[in-house]
Amino acid sequence: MTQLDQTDEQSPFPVANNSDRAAIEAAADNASTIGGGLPIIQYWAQKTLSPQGPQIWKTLFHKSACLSCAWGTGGQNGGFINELEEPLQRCMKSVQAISSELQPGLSDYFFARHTISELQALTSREADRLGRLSFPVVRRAGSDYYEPISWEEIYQLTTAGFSLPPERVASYSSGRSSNEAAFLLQLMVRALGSNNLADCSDLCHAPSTVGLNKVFGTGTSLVSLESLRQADCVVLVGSNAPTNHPRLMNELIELRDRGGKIIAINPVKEVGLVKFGSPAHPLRLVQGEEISSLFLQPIPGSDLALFVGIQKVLLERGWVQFDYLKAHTENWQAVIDQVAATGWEAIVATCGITLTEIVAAAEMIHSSQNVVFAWAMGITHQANSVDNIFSIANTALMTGNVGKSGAGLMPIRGHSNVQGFGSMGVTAHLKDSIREALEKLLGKSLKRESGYDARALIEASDRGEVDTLLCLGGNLYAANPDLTQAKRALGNIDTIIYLSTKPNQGHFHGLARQNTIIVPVYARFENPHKTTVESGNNFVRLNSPGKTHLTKGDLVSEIGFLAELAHRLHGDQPIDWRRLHDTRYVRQLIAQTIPGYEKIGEIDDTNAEFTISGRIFLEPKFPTPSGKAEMQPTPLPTLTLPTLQDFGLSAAQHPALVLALITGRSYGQHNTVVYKEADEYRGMPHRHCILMHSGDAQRAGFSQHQRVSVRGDAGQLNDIEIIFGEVRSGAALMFYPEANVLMKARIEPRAGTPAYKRVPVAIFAEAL
Ligand SMILES: Nc1nc2c(c(=O)[nH]1)N[C@H]1C(S)=C(S)[C@@H](COP(=O)(O)OP(=O)(O)OC[C@H]3O[C@@H](n4cnc5c(=O)[nH]c(N)nc54)[C@H](O)[C@@H]3O)O[C@H]1N2
Ligand SMILES: Nc1nc2c(c(=O)[nH]1)N[C@H]1C(S)=C(S)[C@@H](COP(=O)(O)OP(=O)(O)OC[C@H]3O[C@@H](n4cnc5c(=O)[nH]c(N)nc54)[C@H](O)[C@@H]3O)O[C@H]1N2
Ligand code: SF4
Ligand SMILES: [Mo]
Repeated sequence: MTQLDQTDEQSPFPVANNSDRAAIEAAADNASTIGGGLPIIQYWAQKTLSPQGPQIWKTLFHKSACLSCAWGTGGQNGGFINELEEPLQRCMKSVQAISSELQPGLSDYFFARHTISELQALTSREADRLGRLSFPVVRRAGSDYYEPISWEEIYQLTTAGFSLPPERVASYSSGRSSNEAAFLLQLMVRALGSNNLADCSDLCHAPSTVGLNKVFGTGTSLVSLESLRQADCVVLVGSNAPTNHPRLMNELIELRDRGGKIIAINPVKEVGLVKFGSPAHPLRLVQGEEISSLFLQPIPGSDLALFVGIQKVLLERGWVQFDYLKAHTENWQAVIDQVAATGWEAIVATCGITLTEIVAAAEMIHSSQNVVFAWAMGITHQANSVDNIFSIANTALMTGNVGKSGAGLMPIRGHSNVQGFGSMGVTAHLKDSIREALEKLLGKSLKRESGYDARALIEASDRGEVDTLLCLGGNLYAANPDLTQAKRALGNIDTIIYLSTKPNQGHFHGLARQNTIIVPVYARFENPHKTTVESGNNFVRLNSPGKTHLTKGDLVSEIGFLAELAHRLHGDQPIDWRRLHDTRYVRQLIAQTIPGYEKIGEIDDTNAEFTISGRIFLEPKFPTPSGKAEMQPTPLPTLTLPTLQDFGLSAAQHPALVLALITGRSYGQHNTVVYKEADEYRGMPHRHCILMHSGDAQRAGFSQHQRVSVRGDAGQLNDIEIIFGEVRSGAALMFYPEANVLMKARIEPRAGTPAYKRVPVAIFAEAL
């Protein structure tokens, strides 16, 4: 516990005290045997019956999309509705996200009482629990304080910063904001002549977008929720949906109820993928329901080899649908030849899955009528992530499972509007069709070369090549690998403007050289105007205007800030930038320029939420030049681990070992924002744990609960507690963002995404 929490009455929630800790540890010793279950109901009850309860209920019923994940619950017809208009669809993650935004505001004197050095000592959870950002502040060069700043000075500094050469200005964004804010951001930055529109998706699903675009000419899910309902098999790869997309679990439960099969592929035997208790099925809430029909635990980073293995079984048994391949795909022969030429020994050795299990998976896929292949970060956070997507696409195509109802490819998106940001053109690599439409709108030609994605932005900043950065949400600092580099790089930028709802470690560590400005903004359900967002299932949601509880604060809407800045930068030509304060007008421009979004032009009159056209494929005809899917070869990855000596340790060091570390989310966090210290589902009592296979630990000479050091190629963490868990031998798991000091991370060259899920680390006993 820090000094701050004990003394500051502004801190609205106490952090874990010793009695919490005892309870947490007791819980950890009994890691859950089902995912979901009673704790969900307990959480709901605790939160909604608390003093904050009435406000939470009001917000839950507010007509706006859930803040949390991209499954996209909520919207115009009430807070609890999914896109098929079915009721009771809010999970506890939604309550968690809302209650976090409903925290009291920071007082106007808060920053005068706490130095930045003091704030830098806060954990992620402590930073979030300070309360909502309520007043604009600036940290000027050399100062150890954030201090109040006037709106006029903010606009002056920001306008001056963005008037510098366009290649030296940039933005970063995170997918919580609206489509309208996203559209405005990219239009303003592109009109300056910059394509430096880094986005959190660069650190997330960019490989899915790149891979799917290459094969199918479309970058988002090819499956609708309705279509998912007709599947009789789901292959769920590298996703911890019970935690991160809880309503997807209801779809999986219902699929099992109708006799369908689920193949879970994950080096960690996530408890909720084995058994899940959903409040939507109250009679079976306590004992839970079986989710996976088959659970495969590959070596981290080896999924491609597993898929090539499945393809090889299909080929050897005569189960490949050659008629489909000939009619609807290109380059299939080369892919088949490659599968035939890849030996079983290499496949099995690479993925660590037995031939019997590979055959079982192939049989399940072959014997199903309609298969949906769904994946998340276990697939995209890899050095060969784009190839991973190709291997999944090839498997789906060989079995004729793309372009028909009930089947297809479904990347499970992250942030609630991350996909909308991509659709609105917030990307370093803009599609020609959107560029041309924007050129028409702006009456001038736009730069064609790609800008900086999130990693390139940090690298360029590290080289001193960026002067001004506007962050529309997110936590660029803590989301990146190598936090030492991230801090240094951000420190090379002259002006950083953070538009944020809540404080996070980025505000205290990601300090600019001259001016770091925090602009407090309304959350989605507080905006004074209508906005829209896009779900991972390609469904556009409308959010009604709302009100903030921060009545004493001085906040601005994201649209309000961006429209004012754009007007100051661009005047009235060729569009009336100030008119962009009106989100109706922004929607008119979106309708004109963004493919598939035509219906947004009528949404203010009709209130009709809609599925984006041209995204869901019920026939095997794709928007590629040939109209066919363009299959891609998939070389097996070579997966090696460094030795202890490579980490600067002696070969004789004992106990010690090298493992492939998976860094991801605990049960109680949303990205870099930690809500809860413990992860009871994995039996991890706090965030400074490493989940290991008991066999690996014991062979190396470690015991359960021992405190160790973990060293990567960028840094080291000490006092990490070993927890034995259901992780594959050779692999381990730790939580991000704490683990991000450890690694530089390999970067996938086509997508720019870091390999957060296969980080080589050495684990060794601390010197006494
Ligand atoms: N509650 C909550 N919901 C969220 C988020 C959150 O933080 N909290 N974040 C949102 C965002 S932005 C995103 S991107 C998503 C993230 O959702 P997920 O992708 O589900 O989250 P992760 O924790 O990153 O890890 C995914 C899973 O990949 C597995 N994995 C690791 N390596 C491999 C591998 O080599 N192969 C395979 N097959 N699996 C592997 C891990 O064991 C883990 O179970 O969730 C979104 N929703
Ligand atoms: N090691 C490791 N690193 C990872 C990952 C991993 O699995 N392992 N996952 C990666 C992934 S998938 C992602 S998506 C990134 C996440 O990276 P980011 O999206 O950059 O980070 P978040 O933690 O989601 O950002 C949270 C902050 O957003 C702000 N915010 C919330 N709502 C709003 C809003 O409505 N408007 C505005 N303006 N601000 C708002 C709040 O200030 C909050 O503190 O992290 C990546 N980093
Ligand atoms: S599944 Fe995702 S969108 Fe639906 S209520 Fe839960 S967090 Fe919100
Ligand atoms: Mo993400």
